[in-house]
Amino acid sequence: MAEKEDEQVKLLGFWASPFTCRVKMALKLKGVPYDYLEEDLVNKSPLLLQLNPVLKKVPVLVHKGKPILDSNLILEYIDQTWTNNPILPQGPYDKAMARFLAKFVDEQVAPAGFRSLVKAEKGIEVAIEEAQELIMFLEKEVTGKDFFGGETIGFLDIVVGSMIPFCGVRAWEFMGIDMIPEEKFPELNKWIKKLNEVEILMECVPPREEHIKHLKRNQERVKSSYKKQT
Ligand SMILES: N[C@@H](CCC(=O)N[C@@H](CS)C(=O)NCC(=O)O)C(=O)O
Repeated sequence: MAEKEDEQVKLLGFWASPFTCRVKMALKLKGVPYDYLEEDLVNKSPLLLQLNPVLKKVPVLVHKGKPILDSNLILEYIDQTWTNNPILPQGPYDKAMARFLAKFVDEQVAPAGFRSLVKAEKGIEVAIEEAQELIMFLEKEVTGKDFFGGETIGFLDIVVGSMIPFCGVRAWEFMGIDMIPEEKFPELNKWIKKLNEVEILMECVPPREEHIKHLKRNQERVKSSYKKQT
C-alpha cells in the first residue's frame, strides 16, 4: 500500500498556464493517471513553496514523493519513466534539435509574441514583424510533415502547441492581430488544424472563452503596470 502511494503522480498547476498544459498533454498521451492540484498563483500553497522553493512556479510534477520542475524537463522525465508512446525523437541529433527549438519557442518566440500585445516600443507593426520572423523558423520545421514529431504527436507538438495555437493565437485574436496568416504560414496553419483534431490533446487545453477573458485581464494588468513605471 505504502509503495503504491509512493508511485502516485501529482501535478501542481494553473489552469491557464501553457506550461501546465504541456505536462497534462504528455501525461494524457502516455495514459498516466494523476491527481491534479490547482494552484492560486496570487496566494501560493505551502505545498508549492515547499516543492519549488527556488522559482515558486507551476507546473510541478510529484512522482515517488519527489518534485520534478520546469515543464520541458518534466516532459523528458515523463518520457523516460513511461516509455510507451515516445514523445522525444529517438536519435541524438533530432533530440538535440527538438530541445533547441523548445528553448527557442520559450525564450525567443513567446517573449516576442508577448511584446506585440503589451509592450510594442517600436510600434505594433514592427513587433508583429519581429515575432513572425521567428515563427517562420517553425513554419520551415513543420514543412512536409503532419506533426513536428513526424506522423505522430511529439515533444515539439506539445511545446509549440501549448504556447502558440492554444495561448498566443487566442491572445492575438482578441487584439485583432493575425499573427499566423494562411498565405504566409500555410504549413503551420495545416498543423494547427490537425492539432485541433487530436481529442486527447484538446482535453488538456484551457476552455476557450474563459481563457480569452483571462488573457485579456492579464494583458490589461501588465499594460497598466508598464504605464505606472514610465
Ligand atoms: N520555465 C518554466 C516557466 C513556468 C511558469 O512561468 N509558470 C508560471 C505560470 S504560467 C508561474 O508559475 N508563475 C507564478 C509566478 O511567476 O509567481 C516552465 O517551463 O515550467
